[in-house]
Formats: sequence, C-alpha cells, structure tokens
Amino acid sequence: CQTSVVPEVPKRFRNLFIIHLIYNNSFCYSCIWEESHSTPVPRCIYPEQHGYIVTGEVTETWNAELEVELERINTPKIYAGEIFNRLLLTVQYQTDHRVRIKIQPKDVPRYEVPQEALDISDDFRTTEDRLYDVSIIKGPPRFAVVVKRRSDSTVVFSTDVPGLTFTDQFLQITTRLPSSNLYGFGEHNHRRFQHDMNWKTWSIFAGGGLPIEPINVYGVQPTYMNLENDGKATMVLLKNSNAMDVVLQPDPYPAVTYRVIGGILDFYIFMGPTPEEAVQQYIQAIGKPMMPPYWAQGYHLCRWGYLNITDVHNVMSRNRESGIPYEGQWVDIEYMYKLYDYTYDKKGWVDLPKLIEDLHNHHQKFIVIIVKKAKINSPGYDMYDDGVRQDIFIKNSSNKVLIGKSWPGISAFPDFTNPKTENWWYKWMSYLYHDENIKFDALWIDLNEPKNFVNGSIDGCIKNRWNNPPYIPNIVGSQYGSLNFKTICMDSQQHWGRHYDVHSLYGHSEAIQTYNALLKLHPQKRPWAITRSNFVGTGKYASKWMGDNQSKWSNLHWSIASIMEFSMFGFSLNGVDICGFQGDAEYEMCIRWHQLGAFYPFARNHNGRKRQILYRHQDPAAWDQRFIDIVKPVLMTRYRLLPYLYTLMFKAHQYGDMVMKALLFEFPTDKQTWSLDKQFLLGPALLISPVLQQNQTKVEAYFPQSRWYDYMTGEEIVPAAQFHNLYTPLHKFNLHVRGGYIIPVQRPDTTTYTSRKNSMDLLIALDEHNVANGELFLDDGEGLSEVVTQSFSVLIFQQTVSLRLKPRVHNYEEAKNLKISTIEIYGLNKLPQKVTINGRELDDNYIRQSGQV
Ligand code: MIG
Repeated sequence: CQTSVVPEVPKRFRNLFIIHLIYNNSFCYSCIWEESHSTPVPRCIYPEQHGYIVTGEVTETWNAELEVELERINTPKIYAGEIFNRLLLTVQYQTDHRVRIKIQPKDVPRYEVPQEALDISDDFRTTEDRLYDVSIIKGPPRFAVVVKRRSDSTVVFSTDVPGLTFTDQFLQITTRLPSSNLYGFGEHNHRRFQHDMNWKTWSIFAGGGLPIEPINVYGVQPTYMNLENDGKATMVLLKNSNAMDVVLQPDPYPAVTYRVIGGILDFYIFMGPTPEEAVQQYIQAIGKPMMPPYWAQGYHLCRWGYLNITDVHNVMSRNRESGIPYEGQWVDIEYMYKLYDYTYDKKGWVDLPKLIEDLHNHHQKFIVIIVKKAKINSPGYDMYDDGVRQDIFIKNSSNKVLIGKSWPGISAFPDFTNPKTENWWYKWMSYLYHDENIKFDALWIDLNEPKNFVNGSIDGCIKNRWNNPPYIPNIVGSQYGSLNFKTICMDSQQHWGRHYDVHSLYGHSEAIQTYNALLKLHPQKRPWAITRSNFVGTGKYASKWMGDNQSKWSNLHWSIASIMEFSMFGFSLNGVDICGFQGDAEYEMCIRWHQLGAFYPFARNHNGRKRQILYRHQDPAAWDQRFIDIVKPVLMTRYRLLPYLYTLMFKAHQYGDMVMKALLFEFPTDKQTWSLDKQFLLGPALLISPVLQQNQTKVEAYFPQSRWYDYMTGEEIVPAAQFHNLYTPLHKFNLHVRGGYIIPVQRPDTTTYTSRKNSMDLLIALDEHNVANGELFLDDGEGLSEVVTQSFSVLIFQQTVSLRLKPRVHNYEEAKNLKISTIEIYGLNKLPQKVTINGRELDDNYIRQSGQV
C-alpha cells in the first residue's frame, strides 16, 4: 500500500480517524498513524486511493473547455454530513493568463460567493499565446487536474495528491506547489513575508482578535503567490468565503492543504510569469484599488481617548505650532452621543462643528469612526426603529432581529448584503452630515468582522450544525466548539445567505455600501473610507489599516510584511497605527516608527485605551522639541514625495500595480530578495531601509543589482548586489533612489493643499546608461473626473542627453501650468558644460554641483 503524507488533523478529530481504522481492517482504506519524531510532522497518512476518479469522458461544453464527472472511490467516510459521491469538475480557460478550476457536487446546488460580492469578469478570450495547458489524470488510483506553464513545462498547480474529500461541511484538497517560496494568505500577523512551510496551519475566518499572535484576524484573503526557483510566479485564489484551515507542508513536496467547511472548491490561477504580472493579473480580476483623494496620503492624527473637544483642540494646536505636516484629525467613538452611530455628544463635544470648520479653514480634514450597529430602546434616536421598519437587520434563525452587544449596549446588526440597507445607511450618514452639521471628510468603519461583545447574541445561539459544525478550523474561539465566539450566530439569515457562509463578507459588504452611500452624499467627490474587515476585492471600495497592534518594537518589523501582503491583495492605501495602538509608546520607538511610517502608503498615528486607562499621547508634539526636530524632516520628506506616491496610487487604480511592495517584485531572479521583509519599495524606485530595533544605529540593508543613490546626498551606493551597513543615528533614516527613474517631487508644506501650491522639482537618478524615465499623474485630487472622463495628465520624462517632457494624456487644464523649478541629477560623473532650456542657455548661477544641477 503506497502512501502519501497529508497534513495533520487537529487532535480533537483524531478519534474519528481511529474509529475508522478499527472499522476498516484494511488500513489501505483509512488513515494510518505512525510514530514521528519531529513534532510538526503529522502522523496521519492517506492511502493512495483516497479520493475520486474520473468516470466518463472529458468533454468541452458551452461554458468550459474541460468538463468531467468524478466519482468517489471506496474510502472511509471522514466527516459527518452528506458525502457527495459525484462531483463535477469544470476548467475554464478564461484568459491567456488565467484559468479557473471548479469542483462542485454534481446536480446539487451549493452556496458560492455571490457575484455582487466578487465579480471576476467572464468576458473570456484566449489566443494561441495561452500561457498554460491543463491535463486531467483519470485514475485509479485517483483523479487529478494538472496545470503546466507552457513555456517551460513547469507544473504550477496539481491536485495529484490523495485525500480529496467533499462532504457537506468538510471539504479537503491538497495542491502541490512548484516551489516552497510561498507568500500571502490572510488575514494574520505572519511576522514574516515569506512563509515558513514547516507544517504551519493558518486558519482563515474574519475574527476580531488581536493581530499580535499568529491567529486569524479581521479579514479573509484565501490567496497565495508562489515563486519558482527561476523567479517565475503564479498567484492562486480559492474563491470561497467559508471558514478554513490552510496547512503548509514541505515534504515530500511543497504543498498546501485546504480544509474548508462549506461552499465549493473554486480556484483561479494567474500565470504571471513574473511575480509583478501575477499580482497585477490577480488585482485586475478581483477589482483594482479605489483612487484615494490626494489628501488621504497626508499624515494623520488619531487617538482613542480624546475625552472631550478640549483634548482634541490641544492636540491640534500643539501640532500646528510645531509645524509638522498634519493633514487629518480623526476622532474615535468618544465623540458620539451615548456611543450611538451617526450622532455626536452635545455636552463634551458641543463645539464639534466649529472645530471641523476650523480644520477646514486650515485646509485640514476631519474623519469620524462609525461602528455598524443600531442601539435598541433608545428614545429620541430612531436609527434602530427606522431599521426595523425598513427591515434591514440581520435575523436570527427564528426570523427575529438578532440582538447582540456593541458599544452602545444591546444593538442590532445591519445586513449590508441587502440592497435596501444602503439607503438606510445613507440616510443616517446624511443625518450626521447635514442635520447634525458634522462635516466629515471620510469615514472609518470598525468592528465589521462583525464583532459582537457577546457570543452569538444576547440569548446565545441554539446548538445546530451551523453554530457547531462537525469540523471547526483552528480559529480563535474554536475551543468552545462553535464559530460564534465574539460574533453573531452562524445560523442567522442575511440577504446573501446564511451567516455561516457569508460571515467573512460582512466587512466587505459594509465597505461596498459605505462607498456607495458616500458617493450619494457627494456625487462629485471620490469616496474614501477605511475598513478593518475585508475580503477578496475590498480594496476597490476602501482602504485598510491593520487594527490593534502594540506599541512595541517587534511591531515595526511585522508591519512591513502585513502591508506588503495587503498590496498583493489589491489594497493601495494601507498602513498600521504609527507608534502602536496598545500600550504606552516609548520615545525612541515612536521616532523610529515615524521614520518607517512616513513611508507607509497610509500614514496615521493612532493609539488606544484600555477602559479607563488612557495610554500616553503619542502625537509628535506630545513629546519634546527634539522629537519634533527629528520627526518633522521625515514627514516633510513624505510630503515632498507625494506627487510620486500619488502617481503610484493612480497606477494601482488604473492597472492594478502595487504601491508598497517587497523587493522580490522588482528583482525576482535575485534569491537574496525572496525573504527580505525588513526593507521595502515604494513603487519601483524608492527603497526604504528602516531601523527596527532599540539602540540600533546601523542597518544591514541589501541593494539589488542596480544603481542606487542616497536620497539626501545623491551619493551612490557601490557596489550593488550586496548588503551595506548604513550608519543611522536617531536623527537619520534610510531612503534610496534607484537609477533609471525620475521622481516628481514638490516643495512640502504642512498640508497637501498648501504643498500643492508650490512648484515642482524633478529628481533624476541615472542608470548605468545614464538614462532615466518617470511619470507624473496630476488631477484636482478629489473629483471623480479622472474615473469618469479620464481628465488627467501623465507626463513622461526621459533623460538621455536631453530631458524631454512629453504629455501622454493631457486634458487636465491645471497641468498646463505645471512649473518645474529645480532639476536634480544623481549619477552624473562631471558637471555638464552647458545647459539649455528650450534652446536658451542657462547662466552658470543656475547650475550647482554636490548632487544639484
Ligand atoms: O474594541 O473604537 O481597531 O482602532 O480605536 C475596540 C475603538 C474598538 C477597535 C479599532 C481601534 C479603535 C477602537 N476599536
């Protein structure tokens, strides 16, 4: 009896297997237990025949290139619930770089992720240049589907492993990977970018736990990228919204085992072949990130623990006085009247409208938190009753509004999957904006996993197979034998389906309706909201912050991997709380965190509280003058780079590019880059190598093969393709510019509004051929026009002997007044003898050495 290893089954289910072992005396038909000396290696082995075989012919149908029926071979019943003996496999060649493999029960309808949630275009077209071939192995011993990359015959995806199981509430499939370089899956704090393949289990389910331990947290991203040993890559999505375990195994070949408790097995494989292309193809399919307003890229201040308006005033004035760039002032739940959504407290916060006006007069922005709940029994506050009248709340299994607990106390949960909810949501949003006169500029949507402060509901949940399924992935709270831990009952009813199936779409659906409601509120303006929970494709509607991190040094490092992951998942403007959420921030750490966070796509300093314990203020002006003097230059540098960053945002929005990304995406064949997660790139051209430890003044930074220049001095780093020890005392940070690129920059000021009045400069970094290229995207920074009418300007700069400015698309009027005052060139080995502009020779006074021409 030949065997293959499949990953471990959690301890509590071992009994089930042992029973089968006794029941079936031929152990070739069951799970075999063997002693293993190294702990993570599972002792359960599946026999070769465990799975399905092909019956009948492989056919082509109207909607799939390959379609075939599968039949279960005589294997033990593993889990309770209906076993599907006959399955249907369909393979669609969707595009030249994308193939879909779908396995579902034959003739039995099953829950699938609804199209309203995720609409992967089905406008299929393939050509002679298709990048893959698919073959089907019929079995016995078992069926398999195998995807090969045509160009080099690499098997990029294969189910040729025993153990395929398809029962009502337990689906298991193992897929082989071409290499063990694996990235992605979420949402977790992985603590590193490249996965540890040594029998690690990552459970996936939207949860409200803390992203500190390696547990399932807020969002659901069942997607990985695999990087082959020659630098080619694939991206693979399992389109499924049910809870699952994902087990990574190194032996006898690298593989991923999925154990999912519902839905179907629906894989989309993106062929790359470069990692950058694989991610781009993926993002284009799931929905490209929304275009943020320009100001969203500014530096923001926030705190849970502003006790009243005076508190906020103090923060505002001390930070304005300090002269640091300061874009948005955020307020947490304290501003609300009795913690009710879309209200404000007219006692401690009576002058809030005035404060907002003051912010707006200073060209600053104001953002509020909203917590998706409606308090019941709240005289004078109609949001709940209105929701009942409009029938938009989630119902429990007895068809009554499910009542849980959130900030204001007992409250109901809006069902954002119901189209009717959007109007109700908009109505109350508009009430806050217009009737209450709280002129917020963006929304911050929280606790949308959905988090509940009690388990299930105030009455608990009944015991049944949805609340207490036979197999529970290793998620937070699974030890209680249910999925309801700190969320709502799984048997409750939503428009898109049973909560059991759509739980992890809650935040996603809220993001969609919030986007739409904001658009109704300001039909001419780009909506902006930031969300905690998320699903595949949420980046199209909202930005992402990583939730409740800690004010600890370790979290600086961890933030890099998680932001780089979310870039791969299609979010452009994401970040973590600068200086940390839980605990008192510490002086040196908070400085270093600003030197790192100034380069997060979304840069917000936010801290938390623990009931009555308020953590220390951590805004830049809360420390001392030295702190301000050190942090101001790095924030000013961020503001100076905003035209470049904004162009990256546009490219993400338009083409599915990543903004903050790992080095491997630009240097995929350089193995040294594959595990780097202490440095990162912004776009292709800026390299950030932060200090991540206390008392550290040296950074071991890797410079891949290219020309690199110190952003501050223009000094070239030689030789490349090796590590350099960068001296980085507390007042310094490491930012390098890659040769071959032109970075559009702007003299910074303390808001994006005033910065954008300043003239632009160009920073030209020459490559080994003395060439550089760049782009600049310009628009009004907040209108919808760029999306609707494409009224934008892209200028291409090309520097060889001459610098040419070439508008590509040029119909944004303001861009015609673009003024460039300084041009810096990095990498020239001698001063040019003469410089002419439009044929006119420049006076020597205008030419300076030391990196500045
Ligand atoms: O139970 O609104 O992640 O950023 O400050 C905590 C209070 C609720 C969690 C968010 C955090 C926010 C906090 N919220």
